[in-house]
Amino acid sequence: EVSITKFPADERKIIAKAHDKYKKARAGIINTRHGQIHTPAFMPVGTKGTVKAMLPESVQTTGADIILGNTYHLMLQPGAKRVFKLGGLHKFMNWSKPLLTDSGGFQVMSLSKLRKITEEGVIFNSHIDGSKFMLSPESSTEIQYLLGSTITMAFDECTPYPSTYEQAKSSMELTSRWAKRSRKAFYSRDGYGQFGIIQGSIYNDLRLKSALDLIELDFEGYAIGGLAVGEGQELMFKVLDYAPDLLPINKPRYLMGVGKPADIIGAVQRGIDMFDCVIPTRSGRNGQAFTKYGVVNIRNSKYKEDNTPLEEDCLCPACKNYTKAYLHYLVKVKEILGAMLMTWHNLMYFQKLMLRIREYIAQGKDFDFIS
Ligand code: PRF
Ligand code: ZN
Repeated sequence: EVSITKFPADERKIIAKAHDKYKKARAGIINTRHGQIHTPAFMPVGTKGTVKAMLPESVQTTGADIILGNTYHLMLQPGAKRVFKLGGLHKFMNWSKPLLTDSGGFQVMSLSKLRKITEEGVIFNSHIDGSKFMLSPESSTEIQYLLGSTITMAFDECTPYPSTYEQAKSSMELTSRWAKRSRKAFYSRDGYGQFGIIQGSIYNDLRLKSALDLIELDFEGYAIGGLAVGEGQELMFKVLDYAPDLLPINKPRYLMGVGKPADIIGAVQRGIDMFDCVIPTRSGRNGQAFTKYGVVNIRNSKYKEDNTPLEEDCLCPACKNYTKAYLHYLVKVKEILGAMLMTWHNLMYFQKLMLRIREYIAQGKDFDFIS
């Protein structure tokens, strides 16, 4: 049976025998129309229908089960109706595995200079040509349908940080009303799913109310939004110490926009199953490589004549075939191949990290290897 709702407790191992700190970590499988997602999972970001500097088949060889696309960017260019007419985003971008799309509100707030939030939705001007658009729970959900998204995200408001209790409360209540409308607008099909997004900033009782409101709508999974927005790791972990426990045990939990390896490990230990972040791709293009020796800034002049690879035993093309000296040179002169090789290495590093986490959870072992 192919269904995203099939994520029952017996398909995952909840580790109780390890140290208290690890007992909430889960490993599982999400079955979808487009194949399985092994969790804990890291989703590379493919905002505009491409994971920057990578062929989709190369993304697949790094071990990614699922990538993320963005409603906001794709509705502006090339347009959701056009993608639909051309056979959907999977076909358009040559990615046949699961696709999750973010609902757009978060990107409107960070990218559009002119925007207005009303009960109906968000009115904004395109950051590309200034033309006027509207996103609502209904239109965001329809756009994600037209894209053919495997996992559709509910339309939410990401509460800014810091926010007063009153601001966070009214923002969370708006997100609950929008979640109800998003759920109603979702075309439910076997193998496809929709995730609700809980908000509530750093306030315990608001997170609880948000979770209760969304659980009532019976989404196929739940995201924790409004974190990694400037509060810092300590405060984020404080929220993650209780927020995942408010969510159904048998459904996937997704922490949006996270993060660095240490953030991912800490969040998995607290019961999170899915992550997305631009860090491996963006920082790769900027010359930062994640390695078992720590972060390598390949632009540093000490690599000018370094004839060794980033990592001796990494199987990515950057490490198999090239030296740090060559990568240093490529990134310095801004050659496209530099961005390609650095991104490939970083995506592989993140996927190897997730694989190791999944194996350690399955074996009931502690996984404090980075923190
Ligand atoms: N909501 C949505 N997308 C997001 C976030 C959110 O709160 C975040 C917060 N880190 C990243 N992406 N819809
Ligand atoms: Zn490598």
